[in-house]
Amino acid sequence: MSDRIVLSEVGPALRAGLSFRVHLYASWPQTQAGSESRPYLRAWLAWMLLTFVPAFSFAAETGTSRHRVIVSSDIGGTDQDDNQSMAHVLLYADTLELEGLIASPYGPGRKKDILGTIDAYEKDFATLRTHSVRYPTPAALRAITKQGAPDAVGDAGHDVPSEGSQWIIECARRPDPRPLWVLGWGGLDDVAQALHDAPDILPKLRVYWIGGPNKKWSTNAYDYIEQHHRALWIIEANSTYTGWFVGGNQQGEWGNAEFIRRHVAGHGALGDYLANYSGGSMKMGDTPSVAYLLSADPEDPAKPHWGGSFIRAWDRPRAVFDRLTTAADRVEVYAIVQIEIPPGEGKPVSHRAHLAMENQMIPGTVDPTTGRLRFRFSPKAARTWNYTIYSDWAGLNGQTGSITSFLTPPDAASRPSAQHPNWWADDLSPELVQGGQHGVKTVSRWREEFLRDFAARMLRCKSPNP
Ligand SMILES: [Ca+2]
Repeated sequence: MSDRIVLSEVGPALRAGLSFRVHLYASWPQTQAGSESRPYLRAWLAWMLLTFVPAFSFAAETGTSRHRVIVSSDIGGTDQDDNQSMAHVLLYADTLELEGLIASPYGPGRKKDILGTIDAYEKDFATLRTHSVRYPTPAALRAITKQGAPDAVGDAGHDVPSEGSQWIIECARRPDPRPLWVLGWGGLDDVAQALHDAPDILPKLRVYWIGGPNKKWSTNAYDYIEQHHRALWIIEANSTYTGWFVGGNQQGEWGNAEFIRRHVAGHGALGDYLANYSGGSMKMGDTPSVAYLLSADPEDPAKPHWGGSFIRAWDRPRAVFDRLTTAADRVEVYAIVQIEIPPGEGKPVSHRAHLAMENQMIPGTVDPTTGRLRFRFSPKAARTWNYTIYSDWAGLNGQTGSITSFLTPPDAASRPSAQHPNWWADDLSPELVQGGQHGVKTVSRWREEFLRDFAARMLRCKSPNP
């Protein structure tokens, strides 16, 4: 029933502790070694173990020093990889102190999708518990599962409190000296709502947000936070996260599909559950946020972590146009783009309009005082985007526009934003680019290591600890 610490099963944080222990042994004075000094040696070792080991080697597994974590996921939404990531984080539920599992926008995902993952966990629970008594009961997990905002919020970036946003506030206000990590796997809508309703919680939060496509679907909530809560501690990982499934050693068993076939399918109910999503291949684009916490020094994003390393964010790119744009208008990739169309002659304030771009229908908002019609979006790749506007006002209906987004130049790294003192972003170093995206290699370089760890965890579902 004991928690075996096997080097191949532990992340950088635990290994840092183990190497620290080795260092302590090495510090044992040579003059004390030898058979005569064994009682003294035993006493010294016992003292060292009692004094240092709990604080270092088992840091991520002991009660008080585990990271407090809320996962805010768009599980059941547009992409099935959150189901995979949810199963994965439950495998590590003894290592983290999970305080909340929130079903957040975008897409049709609901609380029931998280509960479905917990059902699979329940089937493996007795076996998992033989490996660590710190695995929470399925009932405890169900009790912290909450419904977030039912849909992406409108132009203001916040709306009404949800069960999820209220839960973030409740957890953040607990009298616990540790920070509260919020892992954003979908829209930031519930985080934005919590910050709006309870700005006092801001210093307590550590947000690791998988941006990129989530930023595209969550522009209003993001923009609200960026404009009104700039002191927030947040990692905005717009591209780094792809290193979980792009690059690194993908030979043989380390390939995305082969890994699932060999190390996940047939490994308990959780393994089969995970293997059943994303066509039986590994994607898990949100999992770097979890892997990040399995590494040492999460308070310092610049250091190496399985979930990437980051640089201080430059001023957050945001462009406002008072007209329809053309391909000659250029903005940074992942920028917030706002198009505001002044009221035209005969255009009623109450008209409705949508901006259609690829698979997105972005609703326009008419400012009741100025009459300006506003659209907000975020280009998730560097290229030219075309759009068409549909409106119940004939003068606007059918108008088209374009905009070009470009990859952020590396020298932006030398201009950390004074207004965003705790904001972190993808590393812009050219040598870390993979698949045309920044920072990807800060994750993919650890691929074999984090997959070995993952594979060892899957074995926990397959057979009890003898
Ligand atoms: Ca997601």
